[in-house]
Amino acid sequence: MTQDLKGKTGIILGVANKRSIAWACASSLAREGMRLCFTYMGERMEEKVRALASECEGSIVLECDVTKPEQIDAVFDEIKEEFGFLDTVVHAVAFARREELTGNFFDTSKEGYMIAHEVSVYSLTAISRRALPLMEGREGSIITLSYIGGERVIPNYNVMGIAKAALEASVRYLANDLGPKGIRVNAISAGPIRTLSASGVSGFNTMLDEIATKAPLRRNVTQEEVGDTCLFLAGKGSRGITGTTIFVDAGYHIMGV
Ligand code: 0WE
Repeated sequence: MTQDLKGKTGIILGVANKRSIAWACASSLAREGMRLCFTYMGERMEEKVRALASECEGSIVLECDVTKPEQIDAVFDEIKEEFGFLDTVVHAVAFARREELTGNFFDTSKEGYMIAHEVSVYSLTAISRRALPLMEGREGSIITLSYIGGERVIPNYNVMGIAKAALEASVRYLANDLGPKGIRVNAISAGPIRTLSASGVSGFNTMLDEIATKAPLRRNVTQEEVGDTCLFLAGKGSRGITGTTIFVDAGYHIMGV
């Protein structure tokens, strides 16, 4: 099966730099001819994202703080103007305050809990709702990024684990809502990858070593492998798949020890 995405369009939220999983997703989609809208969060990120987007022919770049409904509205208004329609959404956005990602989960503050869920979970639903009018009748695909910490306890992942569990549940409810409109919704549960998000996470090297020792493939996964799974989920090859979480983790999740 070929993966030609010429004439298709997509939006990618969550590119910060070349190491971003979102960038790998964008690269895979652009390689097959998809036209992309990149969003960035805050002026500080604009130049970085513009420089990367310039490597993808026909792409556009817009600001989007996913906690601001008016910015989400503006992004989809602009996509309607520029592209006219939308086939793919890649949601690769997550944030928790650093202090929530260490120590005991029971110390999570209400504010910290709310921020993590607003940015990392509710944003998928807010964006899907705005994307829907542009995706109707096009058999589109919505893809988000999860982590095994949403299903099992990973030390220090804490409130993000609760957020990823809610994100994966959101994928199921959105898949049920949007399925009758031909739109599929899935998550990729990626193994740990050295990205900006992972920088400064204590014990990250130990986690990577543990996976290289224990995962069936005896190695860690790369951004490119996640990107190519995103390509699969965006394309026709996955037309029978919705509401699920696909692990791209070298098989680590099957292990009991
Ligand atoms: O989902 C993630 C990253 C989540 C994340 C990371 C940070 C660090 C910097 C969300 N918000 C922030 N906020 C910050 O200020 N991953 C799957 C990567 C990750 O993050 C961890 C991990 C792994 C793996 C945090 C603790 C333990 C393991």
